[in-house]
Amino acid sequence: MTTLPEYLKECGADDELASIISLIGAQAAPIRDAFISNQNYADSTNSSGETQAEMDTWSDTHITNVLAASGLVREVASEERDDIVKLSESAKYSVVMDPLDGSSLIKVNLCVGTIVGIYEGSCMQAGKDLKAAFYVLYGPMTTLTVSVGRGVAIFAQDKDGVYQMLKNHVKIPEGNLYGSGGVRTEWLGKHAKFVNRIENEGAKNRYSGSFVADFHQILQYGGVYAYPPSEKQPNGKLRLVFEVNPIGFLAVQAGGAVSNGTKTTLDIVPEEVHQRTIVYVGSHGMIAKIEATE
Ligand code: AHM
Ligand code: MG
Repeated sequence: MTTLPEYLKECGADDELASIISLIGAQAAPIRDAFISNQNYADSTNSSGETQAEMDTWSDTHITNVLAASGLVREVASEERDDIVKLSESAKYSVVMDPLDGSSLIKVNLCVGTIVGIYEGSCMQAGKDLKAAFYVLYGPMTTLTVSVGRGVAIFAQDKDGVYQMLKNHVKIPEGNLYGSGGVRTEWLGKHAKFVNRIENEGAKNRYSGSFVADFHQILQYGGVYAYPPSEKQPNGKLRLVFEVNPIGFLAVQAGGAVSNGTKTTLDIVPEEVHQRTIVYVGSHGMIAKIEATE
């Protein structure tokens, strides 16, 4: 079996890039250990005005401290912090992250994860310029799904904490699952038309409320994850920098696509670190259908 470090080397990832991926991947154990004593919401809100879960702030502080101590990272942009944190000025790479995506599901013990993107230089770049993207899923297994621009591979942590390859050359099939955020009566624009169309064509609804877990299902079974606009949230809910870009990069590397309903989100250069975007991500055919809907 191929381990994560072996795979990264085969893909030509340099030592710094491979070390950052392995270092964050290695935080799965302490993050899992912290779930049991961090079950509640904290008395704080993040920059998007959302109430933070104790695990949001715990994992943000933990990963940021680990990266600061490593000397490997220039900047960190986190969903849980107002501003970009400057770390080692001479380091080659910067990290964007949602330290704990799906955190409302921790106390009901559904799958949550850590989403990470890595850029050379600063954090504020278009998603297409990512040098790597990956996510760790804390499900029945701890898995790490990664791309360094050479396709997508999935690893699972063994009992010794080593990430062993489960699957290489992952390709999103033209499947029939969909998950949509928001409230059906509040969906705006062409979203309802699109959902009606795919339901009529046999699409089946599966939505957990954890973007990273819902995407992992789409990655392997095919279909689409969507978070549409509403009156209250005209740009949807998800954040371009921390969530949509890393996941969109992985989707494209797996032969799928990502869009705001009109065009790919990977070309958007962020103007604001917490900016939101409407998102459709998954099988190529599904994204073509939403873009063709008027
Ligand atoms: P989070 O980063 O605070 O967990 O928020 C993002 C989450 C996504 O994981 C998920 O898909 C979405 O919010 C769920 O929102 P909703 O409950 O509105 O469907
Ligand atoms: Mg999130």
